[in-house]
Amino acid sequence: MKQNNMLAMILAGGRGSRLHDLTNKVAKPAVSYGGKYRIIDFPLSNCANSGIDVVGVLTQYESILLNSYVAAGRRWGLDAKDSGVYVLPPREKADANLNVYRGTADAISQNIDFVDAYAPEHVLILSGDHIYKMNYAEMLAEHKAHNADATIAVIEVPKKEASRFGIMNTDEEGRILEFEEKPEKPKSNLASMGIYIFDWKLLRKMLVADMKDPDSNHDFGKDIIPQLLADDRKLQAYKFKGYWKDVGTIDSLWEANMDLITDNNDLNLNDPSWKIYTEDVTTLPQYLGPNASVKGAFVTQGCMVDGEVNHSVLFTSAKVGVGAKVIDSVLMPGVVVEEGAVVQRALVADNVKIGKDAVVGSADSENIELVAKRVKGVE
Ligand code: ADQ
Ligand code: ADP
Repeated sequence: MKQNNMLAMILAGGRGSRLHDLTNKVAKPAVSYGGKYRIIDFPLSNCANSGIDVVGVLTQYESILLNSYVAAGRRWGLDAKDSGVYVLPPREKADANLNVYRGTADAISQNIDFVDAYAPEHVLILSGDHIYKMNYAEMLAEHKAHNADATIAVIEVPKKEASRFGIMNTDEEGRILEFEEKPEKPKSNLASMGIYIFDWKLLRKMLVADMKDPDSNHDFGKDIIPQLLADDRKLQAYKFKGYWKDVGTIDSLWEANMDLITDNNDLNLNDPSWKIYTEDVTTLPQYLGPNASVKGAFVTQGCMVDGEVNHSVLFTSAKVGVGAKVIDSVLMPGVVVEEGAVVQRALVADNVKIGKDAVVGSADSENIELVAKRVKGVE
């Protein structure tokens, strides 16, 4: 392990139920994003760029596609000698009949032997479903500079959204004094990003105790963090200033895609010093036909457009037929919009076909329409 003896564990087991039909078949970290990426490309690329070379990915819900996507580690350069990405699904143990992860802390507890095998000094706990670029080496440097027992990455969120997060108060030096997981009445807008650095020896001890506690939810936010505070441990906040999105809902996933085609987009995916790696596709270049009109849009490799596309994100191999219109929408990989169809303020799931002259979504609907099943054409 090169990066200062730190191993990363990515929690990638949540279902993401508010993404509805998008996560019926795939776990949220495997959901497509930004034309050619999957969400989990972000934490994995961040690890590679931060010099962390051993990463465990804890999967659970609908993990087949996620497992095969992540397995080799090759895409992120995590396949060198003595490095790697290890997919860690729940395993049946000889000494217990647990074979699912209960809370997030339980997912780590059940893999203590995996972490022990590397004997790291620090463990970085990440979520598989956030879109952001972050240098974890800087976070580790602060963790060490403050001589902290644990460090939590934090970001200021709008007050009205604060109750979706773990919310804290700190002193002037950034030491965390109070922490409440998803409070009904948040006392501040300083939110946990669910990104933690722990000294492994301490975390290991806490996890062993937590597993024996019948009243615990075995969750970092609900149990481990409050316990650290109760034990008067030194918990430090690491302030993050960049772009960060936990794309929990259809509207926020749509918005995160649209962010990429706005002028002052804070998530620069074109930064040579911080590349986001993803699957290499071997399709044709995009093809714009003689009737195509494309404005303010991402049109990814393999797309074929012969209609009108305006302010939209088209993922790999999407097709838009003659006379069709795609406006303010996200078309995931392989979507087909047939001749004359109109798609507006919609997010269309992978490989869905929208038939001839059909109309989906509308300019004045407040929410984004999720289209996850074939829409029949007009005969
Ligand atoms: P949530 O995002 O609600 O809050 P949670 O649902 O526990 O946290 O999921 C965290 C991550 O772990 C997700 O990536 C999820 O996919 C994964 N996960 C959940 N259960 C898992 C399991 N049993 N096995 C493997 N992976 C699992 C957390 C913190 C808050 C913080 C927000 C920031 O608890 O304090 O504010 O993250 O998004
Ligand atoms: P949401 O978008 O609904 O908040 P999350 O991904 O945050 O979805 O998941 C909410 C909680 O439900 C997480 O603790 C997650 O692990 C749990 N969960 C959802 N589906 C499953 C499943 N099939 N197996 C285990 N836990 C699940």
